[in-house]
Amino acid sequence: MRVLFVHPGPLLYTKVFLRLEPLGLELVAAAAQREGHKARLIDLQVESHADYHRLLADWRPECVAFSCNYLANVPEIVDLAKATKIALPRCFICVGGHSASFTAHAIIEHGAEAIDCVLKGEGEAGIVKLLECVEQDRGAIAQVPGAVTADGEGPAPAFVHSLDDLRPARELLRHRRKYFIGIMDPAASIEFSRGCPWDCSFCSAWTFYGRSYRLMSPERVIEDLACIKEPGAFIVDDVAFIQAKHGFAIGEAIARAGIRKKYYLETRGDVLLRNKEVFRFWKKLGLAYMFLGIEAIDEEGLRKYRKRTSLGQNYEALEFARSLGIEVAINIIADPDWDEQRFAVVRQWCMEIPEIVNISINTPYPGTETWLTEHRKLNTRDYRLFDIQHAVLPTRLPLERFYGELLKTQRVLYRKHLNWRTAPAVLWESLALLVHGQTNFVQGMLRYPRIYRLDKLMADHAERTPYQIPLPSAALPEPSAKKTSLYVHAPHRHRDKKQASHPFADVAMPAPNEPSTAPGVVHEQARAR
Ligand code: B12
Ligand code: SF4
Repeated sequence: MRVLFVHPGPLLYTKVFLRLEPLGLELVAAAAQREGHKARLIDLQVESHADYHRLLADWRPECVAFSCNYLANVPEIVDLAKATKIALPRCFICVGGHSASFTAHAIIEHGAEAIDCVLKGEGEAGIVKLLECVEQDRGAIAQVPGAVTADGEGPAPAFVHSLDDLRPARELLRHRRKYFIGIMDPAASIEFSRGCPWDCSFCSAWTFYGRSYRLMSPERVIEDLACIKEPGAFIVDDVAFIQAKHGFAIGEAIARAGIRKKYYLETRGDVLLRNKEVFRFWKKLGLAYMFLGIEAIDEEGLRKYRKRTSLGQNYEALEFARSLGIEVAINIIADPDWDEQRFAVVRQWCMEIPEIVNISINTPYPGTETWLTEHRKLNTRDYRLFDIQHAVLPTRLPLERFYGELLKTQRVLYRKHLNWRTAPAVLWESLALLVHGQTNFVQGMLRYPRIYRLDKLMADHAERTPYQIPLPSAALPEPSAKKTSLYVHAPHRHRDKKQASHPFADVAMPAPNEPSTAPGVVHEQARAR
């Protein structure tokens, strides 16, 4: 079958700071290719809708598979699906990915018969069976694990057998030099592990993977890394190097293979403190940027988000990260309840630390616990505004003043890193990139004032809402919300034979309500030798 894999267009964030290779979609495409299907991939972050329609007309795919990781992309995907069904009425259309898994029935409904199926969970496992049914027996689609159609829902989605079996179809991407993160331009993406054993209340990473945590073997990582031509690599893991042993083993294999790249990763403050030696080692290997999800600068905030870490630990982690001499970025969640005074306190705090600070807005997402517990009424049900850059909950300040404060804070923080001291270095690095034909970073910087604008944010709220996100049923108190099944993949211990025999696979999972700070990994200090 000819299958066209489609990544939707850019969101606010990707227009300025970073744009990443759609690794998940490449993995799903590779699984289809392995079964003999012909696959093509178009990424609308870097190509236009006109390019998409041209490809439809020229190649006439028999199946179009959209990736929907981000809620804000739902309307774009639904409209593209409708246009595709008009152009190619016999083409089978499916949608998969993180957000699609939590809003499957709504997506089918919005599609008004244009979307044949939403495939929940990890796509590599489900796509093969789904395409087999599309080819041979469409009546059996409802029995595919993870499939949701207008007629009902199939069994629960299945996990991939072993992460070592996966190979992304990187060669399908047509514009590889368009992916970057800050000055790491161009950059590819790579995966070392999958899942997160913590359970922060605002996050759906754990509910998607059922709090499982799986690792890729160092040999497999090296094989993939060796295929990457880009000088930079973005490690997509939710929390990098939870297991010191695994981090060392991959690092040592990289050193042995003589691979030299710059790396970006995301981790938690407590993991950084627990595994200091791993991060020191990785600094030597080329770790250049690190993102720490600090989220709050007060204990109450940390408790509310169930970060299971303390303020003291976070500050200590920041100090340690500084001592490594790598560029550190942190995230703080702005609550719609913040007033001018609160913004001023946060601005002051952020100005006193050297790190890059990113401010996102507290946004309840389907699949998170806050989606069920948030007692404030949503002030919009427009999917496009669920991008952590818009306020979807009622703000204490009038909305325009809230955005005014937010933008002021973001601008102050942005300028903190572009001042007379840093400008020469930034200018120099920008020139070096331009000489090599890499314009992503420079274009992002130039776009910033055009993208982050008060009138634009306000206008986004005034737009017509073509599709409304369905509301959660009545708000639940925290314990009841936790008991409700939020999971896409069920939270049982995932230990198939192949994973169990893997030297790093034995990650004990915490009980769902376990209060420990570091589920299942506290004692993991041993270095792999
Ligand atoms: C890396 C990452 C990013 C990267 C972007 C990666 C990319 N190119 O898409 C960066 C840093 C840019 C980013 C930014 C943002 N992110 Co982000 N990100 C992630 C993260 C940590 C990992 C994604 C990943 O690469 N996973 C590894 C690959 C292999 O998995 P995958 O892409 O999910 O694909 C698998 C399945 O989803 C499925 N699948 C995917 N596509 C398809 C298609 C079909 C047809 C099928 C069948 C299956 C399928 O199968 C794949 C293989 O198993 C996830 C958390 C998570 N664990 O998923 C958050 C996550 C997706 N991000 C999130 C958010 C909110 C954002 C931001 C909006 C906010 C922000 N300020 O960070 C921005 C906006 C991004 C944008 N597009 O503009 C939320 C999504 C919430 C939501 N429901 O919309 C997540 C879930 C994190 C969270 N806290 O809950 N992100
Ligand atoms: S530690 Fe990070 S990825 Fe894990 S649940 Fe919390 S916010 Fe999500």
